[in-house]
Amino acid sequence: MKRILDSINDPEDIRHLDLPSLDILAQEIRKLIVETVSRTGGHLASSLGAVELTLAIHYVFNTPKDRLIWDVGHQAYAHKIITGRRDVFHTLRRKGGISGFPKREESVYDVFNVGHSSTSISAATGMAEARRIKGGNNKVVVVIGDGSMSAGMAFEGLNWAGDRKEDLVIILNDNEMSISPNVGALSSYLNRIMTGEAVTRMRTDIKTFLKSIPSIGGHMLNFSRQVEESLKAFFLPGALFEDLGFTYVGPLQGHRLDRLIKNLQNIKKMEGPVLVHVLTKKGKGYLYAEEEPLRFHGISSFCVETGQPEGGDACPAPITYTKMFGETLVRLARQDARIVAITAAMCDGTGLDQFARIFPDRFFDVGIAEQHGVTFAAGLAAEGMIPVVAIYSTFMQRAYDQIIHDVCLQNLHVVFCLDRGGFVGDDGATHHGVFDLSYLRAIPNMIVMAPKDENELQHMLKTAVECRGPVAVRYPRGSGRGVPLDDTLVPLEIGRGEILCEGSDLAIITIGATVDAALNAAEELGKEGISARVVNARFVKPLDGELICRTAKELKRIVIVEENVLMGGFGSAVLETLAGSGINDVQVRLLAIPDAFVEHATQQELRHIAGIDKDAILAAARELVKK
Ligand SMILES: Cc1ncc(C[n+]2csc(CCOP(=O)(O)OP(=O)(O)O)c2C)c(N)n1
Repeated sequence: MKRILDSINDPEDIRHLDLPSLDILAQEIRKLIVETVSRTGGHLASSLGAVELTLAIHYVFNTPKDRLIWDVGHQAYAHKIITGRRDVFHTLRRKGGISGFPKREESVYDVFNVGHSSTSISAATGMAEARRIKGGNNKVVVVIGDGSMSAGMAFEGLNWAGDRKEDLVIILNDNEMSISPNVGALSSYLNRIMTGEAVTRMRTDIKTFLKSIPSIGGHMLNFSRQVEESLKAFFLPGALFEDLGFTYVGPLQGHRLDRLIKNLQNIKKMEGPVLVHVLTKKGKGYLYAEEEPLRFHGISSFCVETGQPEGGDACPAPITYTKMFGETLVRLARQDARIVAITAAMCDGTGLDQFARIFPDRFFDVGIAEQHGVTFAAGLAAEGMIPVVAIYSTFMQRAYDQIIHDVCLQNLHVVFCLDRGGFVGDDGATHHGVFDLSYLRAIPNMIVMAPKDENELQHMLKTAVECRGPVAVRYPRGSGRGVPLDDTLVPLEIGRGEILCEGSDLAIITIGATVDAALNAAEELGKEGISARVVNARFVKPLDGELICRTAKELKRIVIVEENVLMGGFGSAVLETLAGSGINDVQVRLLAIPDAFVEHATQQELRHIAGIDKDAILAAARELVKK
């Protein structure tokens, strides 16, 4: 049977549909999202929760002339489907396929690139000012989740927008969830609005009043039920936003297209900044996702019928770096009561879930507030605690000044654990953690290390909590190398690397995730009669200058490999050391990520494209030896 969806090539096509057809369309879109994400993986629960909202916005507003800005953009699958990408939706997050996030390069309907949270209000205010200066009359609409609203940037945007008074519609998509249940005072405030303490009180007052009017009271009571939502919408809660200069509308039922459309049509006529509070359910329409929104927030391929991961592994994968980190931190925290753990809304993602259960008093989820999280840690460290800040490499970028100004300048002992260092794969350019070795090693006092495997990660964590001053451990997404795990944790000597295998023709000097490729390359080179020494530097800073200079002098040919951008990273550190020691008669090949943003694909594909995998090492080594 032909779907309504098959005739939707552009939002203009939905503007002619009647309400029953729109409701059917919403279900068809949901089905397509579930089927596709079950194969490609992706952000399922958030996108399912925003289907009606997406349709209502495109129905009422004149996109793309009216600007629609998504926050994070992980909830925008329905938007992608109805803005001309239905037929390529199956390529979601795959190499060469469409991105998991809105992207200007992909569609005129994607007016601002996103991936990191809480940027939407600021971007929208910029567009609103541009409209004023250019004399335009388009609307600017934002969709931001309650989790993303908790970040400093969102507050900065609200503060600005409420003061400037430009026309702006901010839709707060409130599902009470960040990835985990949302945290913070704003979240509690929204919750009070939602459960309707004030609304319930008003409703009771009105009912009592109406009943007290003889003869017409009963009719009025029925009528009052019909207008209750409008009353709720226009008169009561949201005083916080009103006080900041917004007209507050809500809370609105986010899965009732009729009400959403009617309300948005009224809102479209309003002037100045409007905050529309919409209540949605994360995972809406797919039972498993409704029941387990956390697991279905970002999910790998799964079976639609059972909701379970695809393909039960015959041989289970080695422990992930994330899990190794979480388990080791629990071990260390049992021995040292000063250890506390901090996450910025990524408790499970960073592997802190076990820590949170065992040490609830020493665990802090600060919400999507990386800057706050880092300075909060600095405060804890200033009082003698040992804060371990677990934030993905890409999101740590948010807190760069806090790392420099609040932690490193004061030489405070804060342990930074940067998961997802290197390529993350299908989340793409906004999420790769490929800058951290460069941005961290540039800061005075900072120690930076990266483990070659999961076993070294445990020892590095021990090292990090026992050393002094700011220290960062950076490790990749995914499984470890399946190496045996030592029972006893032993701190490493700071700034000391190791030789993993001896060789006489050339050296491969590397660190972290690329050690594995280096060892494999060395083995293959050995079969070709080329003898390669593999050096695991362990520390980017302080670098083991003695080992590196000795290796360079002895072998004269080195291949340096890292999963970080070329500029200012590990390779740069090695070259600076060699130059500083006056060693200039060495042939060097530097394999690192070139100076360009790298799109989505699997980690393996990306390592190949960037030229930092085993094949690239082999090619560089053969070329050097031939010379
Ligand atoms: C700066 C930053 N930190 C963390 C994340 C990871 N992240 C992606 S979505 C999300 C939760 C967002 O919650 P909310 O805005 O309420 O949207 P929902 O998924 O509930 O629809 C988080 C923490 C991010 N994208 N950006």
